[in-house]
Amino acid sequence: MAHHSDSVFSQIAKAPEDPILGVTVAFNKDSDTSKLNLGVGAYRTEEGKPLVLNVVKQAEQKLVNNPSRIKEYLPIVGLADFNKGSAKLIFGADSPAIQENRVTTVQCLSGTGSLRVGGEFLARHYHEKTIYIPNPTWGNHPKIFTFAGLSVKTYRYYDPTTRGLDFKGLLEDLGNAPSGAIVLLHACAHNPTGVDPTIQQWEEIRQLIRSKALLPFFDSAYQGFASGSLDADAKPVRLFVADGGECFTAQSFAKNMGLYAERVGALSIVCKTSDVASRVESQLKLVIRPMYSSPPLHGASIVSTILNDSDLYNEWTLELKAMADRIISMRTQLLETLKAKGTPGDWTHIIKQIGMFTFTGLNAEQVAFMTKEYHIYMTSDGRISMAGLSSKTIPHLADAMHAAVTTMA
Ligand code: PGU
Repeated sequence: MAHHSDSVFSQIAKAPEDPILGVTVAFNKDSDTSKLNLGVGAYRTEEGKPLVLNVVKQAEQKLVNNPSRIKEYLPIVGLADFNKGSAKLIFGADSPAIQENRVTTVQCLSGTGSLRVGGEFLARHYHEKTIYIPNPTWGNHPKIFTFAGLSVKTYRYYDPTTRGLDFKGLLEDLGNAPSGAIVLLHACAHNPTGVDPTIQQWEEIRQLIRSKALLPFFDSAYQGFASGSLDADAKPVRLFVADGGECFTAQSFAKNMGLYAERVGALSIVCKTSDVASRVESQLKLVIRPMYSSPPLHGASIVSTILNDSDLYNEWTLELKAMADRIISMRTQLLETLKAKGTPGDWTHIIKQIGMFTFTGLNAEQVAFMTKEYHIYMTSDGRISMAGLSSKTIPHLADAMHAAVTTMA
């Protein structure tokens, strides 16, 4: 007879669910028909359904119809055309850094894998092991960089009283960081706050970072989702690359191409010379090879097909703009509905914030109340995924928010 005490793992503790992905686990267990998942940042249609972009379907069809396609291992650094296209997308097609061969781009496992590979490369080869991340930030950032071997510190970012940027705090904290420290920056559509610096503020941040020889590491998970324009959302990154200095960028195609489960992304390192870039790439291969050997083919082939075909590319920009516009219209609708109900408080931050999320200001108790009484699922920090809403579900959310703020002020 086997007893549980026989297991070599009998002492193992049950781990808690992930703060973001665990929201979906709880949502899936709820049998109430009015339930609403506003936890994970994943786009839904007005009908509340996940969306496979039309250009993605077309690209997949092209791939399937191509008889010369094979399934050999990709190189350690991934699909060459995908890497070139990804770098052009974020840095601009006419970027001097690309033309001068100063950029190395490696295909990685979506945004998360790109951050992890970049973090581990820095832990092995860079003299300063501290990375400053914004407070708050995406919950996985501190874990990714800690396990990569870096030491994680935070800089002030969000001011709850103004529900805006704590620009003074940000400049003070980065000003006090040791010379050479790595700084994680959200390229656009800051998660979870939806609060981004203005372009003038970005310029001041750039000057401070360069004057202290800090190393910028951009996380670009939402290019195209903040404004609806791929170029506008890449401006902060391009500002840094234009000064000739070094910079890291982790790109994800999960959101802007709706390729969540394909795990397709890229890490680009902009160096000062092409010689340095090629040596950096040789070391990136040594990070990747023992981690997962080489990346998967399918998602990168889809992205590469779209980026390298002008018709598909143009159609993609329209589909992306439509997703961004629908999210923006959810913001105005939610604000109008709360106003019409006379819900106490100033809710204008809903339309001021950008990207997939609204950082509502609701506290953990109010969130728990909304989940229990209204079957609305969201992260306990009060973040809601605007992409999970529709005109039909906004009244239900507004009822729940109204009840939460009036009964548990
Ligand atoms: N960086 C930021 C700022 C993100 O918000 C996310 C995803 C990622 C990177 C990683 O995305 P990849 O899928 O690895 O490309 N954040 C979403 C999705 C759920 C999650 O936590 O992974 C979110 O809801 O915050």
